[in-house]
Amino acid sequence: MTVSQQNSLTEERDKLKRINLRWMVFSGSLYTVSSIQKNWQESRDDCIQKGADLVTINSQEEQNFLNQFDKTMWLGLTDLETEGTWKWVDGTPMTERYWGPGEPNGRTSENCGHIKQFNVGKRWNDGNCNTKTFWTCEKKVSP
Ligand code: MAN
Ligand code: CA
Repeated sequence: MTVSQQNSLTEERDKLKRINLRWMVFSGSLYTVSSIQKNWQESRDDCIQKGADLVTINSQEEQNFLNQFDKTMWLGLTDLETEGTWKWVDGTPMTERYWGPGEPNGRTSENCGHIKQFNVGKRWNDGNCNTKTFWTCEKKVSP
């Protein structure tokens, strides 16, 4: 097999993988919730490989949409760059804040944001980025 034949087979395989994923449509984005658990960076890598990124929450509606999965999940939210300055991975400012009571409290040991099951409206927690948990990828469709 030639290199270019091999490349097109690889492309075809990746395309099929993407089609087999269950994406959900919500307000101009596609979402897929993982069924396995990974650390924050591995979760992010998985999303990027799917042509997406870790989910960013920009409205109460989006938070409600995610809450229905009732799952601890990584968000595209981190203060790894500057301790205490939380940023979304896509560069959008963090306008909606749904930290749980007392969060974020992890200082240098907890630099990755996730939705934790606090059974209340506000349920984000800063967790240790090496913890394995579920995650959600978001692919923005409309600009
Ligand atoms: C508790 C809280 C959180 C912290 C986790 C770490 O739930 O103190 O703030 O992130 O433990 O496991
Ligand atoms: Ca915390």
